[in-house]
Amino acid sequence: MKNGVILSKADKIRESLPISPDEFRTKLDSECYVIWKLKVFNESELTETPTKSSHADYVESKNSDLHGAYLAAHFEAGLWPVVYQGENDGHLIRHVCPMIKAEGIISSQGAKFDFYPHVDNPDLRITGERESKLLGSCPDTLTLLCLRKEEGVNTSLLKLDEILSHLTPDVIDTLSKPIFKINRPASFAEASSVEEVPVIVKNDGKWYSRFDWHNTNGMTLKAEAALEKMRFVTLEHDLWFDVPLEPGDAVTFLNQRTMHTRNAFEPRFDGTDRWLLRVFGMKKRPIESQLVSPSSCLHHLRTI
Ligand SMILES: O=C(O)CCC(=O)C(=O)O
Ligand SMILES: [Fe+2]
Repeated sequence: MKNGVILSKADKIRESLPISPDEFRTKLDSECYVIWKLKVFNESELTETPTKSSHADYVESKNSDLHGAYLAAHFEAGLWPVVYQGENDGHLIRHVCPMIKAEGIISSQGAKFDFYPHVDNPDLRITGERESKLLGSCPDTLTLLCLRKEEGVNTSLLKLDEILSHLTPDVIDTLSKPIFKINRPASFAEASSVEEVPVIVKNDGKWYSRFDWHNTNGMTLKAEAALEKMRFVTLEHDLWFDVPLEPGDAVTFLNQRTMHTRNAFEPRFDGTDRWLLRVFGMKKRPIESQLVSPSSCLHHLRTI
């Protein structure tokens, strides 16, 4: 079973988070992100940075203790790791590094182009919208663990509340109307889109978004004009925060309360390229009818 080995390793590992789960969750909810260190991390034991998605099984078996500890930290923080049907070949842990086949694609496995501010998997239901019985929701959290860093290549974060504070009430009102079309991101094997959804939703006094610079379109002139204003503000570099990640460091952030970016770089494909491990998390365990195959995996969410 896919992910079986690393999930059972995760089951046996305790205390892989460096701070208490309460402190982690409080900080995550108030700041929208937490930077933390994996307790056991040995850089010299890592394989080479993979260059093909088909290397995933090999890398996972060679680095299985690390993968297990990484998942264990999620369980400890009360986050349920998930993977989406049609993405990452069912692996819970995604290799965020340049892959030969994806070099020119704007995705976490691309490199040549700037990856502009976005929310991951924005075509799925976001917080504040009615949950689907049959499809998984957009991830609540994203965690990136740095295995190999590259000078000058950064993950940057932007807070949604700060972006909205630069927009007028009229623009915010338009962005909350169901007049936008979202294309499924390039990391999915098959193209798809949703229409008539809002870009932002307010729930319990907080805003959540599905903004994706590359995949959002307005369905009316007014919608496109409001979106253009939001796009412009998200490129304001004063609002960006470069996450300082050394090998062994991780950042967990609220996917729908922030946006993230990565600048372009030239990959070498020689086993030494920049390499992060990404895990999507849910604050609540998904309901059974949203799972691809509930009898064999409690983490694989349906998207079609
Ligand atoms: O490479 C990065 O820093 C982030 C890439 C990204 O957008 C992702 O993994 O979802
Ligand atoms: Fe992303």
